[in-house]
Amino acid sequence: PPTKERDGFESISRESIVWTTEVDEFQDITYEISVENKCARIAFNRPEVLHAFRPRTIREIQHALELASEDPRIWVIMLASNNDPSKFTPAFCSGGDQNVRSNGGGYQDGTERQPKLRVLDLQMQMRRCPKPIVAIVDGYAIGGGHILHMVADITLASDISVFGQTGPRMGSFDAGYGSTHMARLIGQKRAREVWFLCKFYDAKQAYEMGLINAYFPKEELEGRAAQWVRRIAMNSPTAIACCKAALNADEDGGAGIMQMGGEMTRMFYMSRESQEGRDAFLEKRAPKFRSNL
Ligand code: S0N
Repeated sequence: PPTKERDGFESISRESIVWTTEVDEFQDITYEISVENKCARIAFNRPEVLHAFRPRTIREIQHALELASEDPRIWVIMLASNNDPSKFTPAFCSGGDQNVRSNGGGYQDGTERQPKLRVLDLQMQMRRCPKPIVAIVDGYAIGGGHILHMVADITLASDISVFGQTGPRMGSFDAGYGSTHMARLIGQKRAREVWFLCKFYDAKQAYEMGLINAYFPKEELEGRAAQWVRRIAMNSPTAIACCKAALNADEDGGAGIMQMGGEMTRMFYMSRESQEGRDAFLEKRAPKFRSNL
């Protein structure tokens, strides 16, 4: 565990981390945890389609995210992908799986009653998750996959990564976070360029635009990401949850204020003052509050 002398950025490799598979019935993703590093790793696992997501993929990520959110051993969540460059082009996620894009207004792979844009629900879940989510991008992050890394709290990438939107070329668009959050990250002019021209950008360009936090040589990515995660997990999880809620609230309007207010209420419930209100009700007496203001 980190000590006073260590700053959390000690050298670390993916191989040196003990990962435990918590749930192995997932088909499209893997879900592992490292208790020592207080971290969960949710990874796309469809390399044959560059980790394009179908409804099943999104449902599985949602389930894994819920498990990680509710597990007190987990303080930081990684969203990554499992790549084998000897077989497939490396990717983080190439967006919605075009093989199951239906004419009925969304994606349909037999796991949904109706075609849906379920990835929008995942974006909301990521924003509302009180734990920090770190996207680990190794390769293509395109379309809906590009939006998922933007919605994550931190993005770390390998130097071979490629970023971009293709919607206007592929007959789709994301008029939610995919547009508005992008503009907050990189500015209005740049966001219009990304969407209107559908150009691809390399890791250096993405870093210079403010799309990602850092990029590393490919072989160092997972180890360097583990350093960042360990460094985050040295800090107060409640303070981080409140900072995340505050940073989101500015953009998320009423829903964002509700999220931040919820954190305040949760903490107030732990106070003697709040508990006195409950106790007085249950004991059928007038409450005797003591103010801390
Ligand atoms: C990434 C690209 C440029 C890589 O090119 P490369 O290296 O030449 O590889 P390929 O041979 O093209 O790919 C390898 C195999 O992977 C398959 N594949 C790749 N991407 C997809 C995909 N998105 N869906 C299905 N299959 C995919 C290839 O077909 C190939 O298979 P084989 O070997 O069998 O031929 C290149 O792959 C590329 O351009 N891919 C498409 C990327 C893209 O346009 N993605 C955006 C898709 N749309 C969204 O993400 C929308 C998201 C969404 O759900 C949404 C959200 C909010 C609001 C609206 C929407 C909405 O859907 O409209």
